[in-house]
Amino acid sequence: MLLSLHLFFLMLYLRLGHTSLPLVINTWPFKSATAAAWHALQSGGSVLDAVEKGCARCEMDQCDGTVGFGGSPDETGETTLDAMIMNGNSMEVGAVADLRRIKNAIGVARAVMERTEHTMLVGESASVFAENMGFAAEDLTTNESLNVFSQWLKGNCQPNYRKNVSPDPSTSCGPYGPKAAQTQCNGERQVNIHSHDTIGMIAMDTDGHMAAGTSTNGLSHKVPGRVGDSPIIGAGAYADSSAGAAAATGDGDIMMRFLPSYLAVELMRNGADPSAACKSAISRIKRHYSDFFGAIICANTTGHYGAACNKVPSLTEFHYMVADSESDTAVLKSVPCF
Ligand code: SD4
Repeated sequence: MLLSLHLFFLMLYLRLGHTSLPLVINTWPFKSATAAAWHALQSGGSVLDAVEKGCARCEMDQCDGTVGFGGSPDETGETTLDAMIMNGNSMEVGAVADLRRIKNAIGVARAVMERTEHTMLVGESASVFAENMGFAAEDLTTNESLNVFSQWLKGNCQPNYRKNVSPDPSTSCGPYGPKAAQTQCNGERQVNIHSHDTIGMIAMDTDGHMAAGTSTNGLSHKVPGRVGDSPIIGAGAYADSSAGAAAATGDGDIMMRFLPSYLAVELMRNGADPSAACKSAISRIKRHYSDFFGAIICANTTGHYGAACNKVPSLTEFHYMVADSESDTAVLKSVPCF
């Protein structure tokens, strides 16, 4: 009797807590992406549809020029894409990394999840898979990305993102040999809000079904083949409808070492509220890399959400978007970094 009363109040609490559901939340002020995801949910789509449509909107809009085609050219001038999508009910995941020639990276990630028994495909083979699945092969280079690339080449800042190497004396662009002292572009990691942007998105429906996903063109001037945190499960995003969901953005080379999205979800599973879970995930990284560039968004099983970011000169406040049944539209939110 006591137990069923308990259950009754728990159900009541969950229902009440669900009043602002459905929910869409995404990193950065990418309003059109939030709106696309919200529209997908409102027109009867699933949370996976919402995450896919939302991230795809960013890929087409080139959100900030740093998601999708024509952004973040690598060291050879090519744009490559990373993306993932996760179903928080079935725990299925699809991911692509170092994807070339295909604009709709999140769509390919979903095809990996739903049309194969695999979880992640990478590089040229991922592109061939996408072509075989009917995705159009297109040049991801634009005049803007060519311009960014040639400006960077002129800066003579190679070797780039390498350490302990020195360039061939006849060229600044490799081949490189080992060197005792550390050498990097201008002597420091060039990772900040300008070299980076990722859409990370969480969607949740009125039944508490959660999905999460990411899409990015990674890091400007990266070494070809470099894959960041975004397509890595538990790093870029994680969703478990029985615990919560999280998505991260920032310096993936650092962040992926700590699986911040997985950590935040596990903390929420153990009762932490979303803001506290987000903060703890950032704190864990800060312990080792106090000046890393990064942020995370979190949502729990009752549809409450939060965000946290590491305070660095280029990021003192983190902006993210939310749409829920209360707002019925995409609303800009911000959190001060700590
Ligand atoms: C990466 N995390 O490839 C991505 C980029 C990013 O905000 O999130 N920028 O490292």
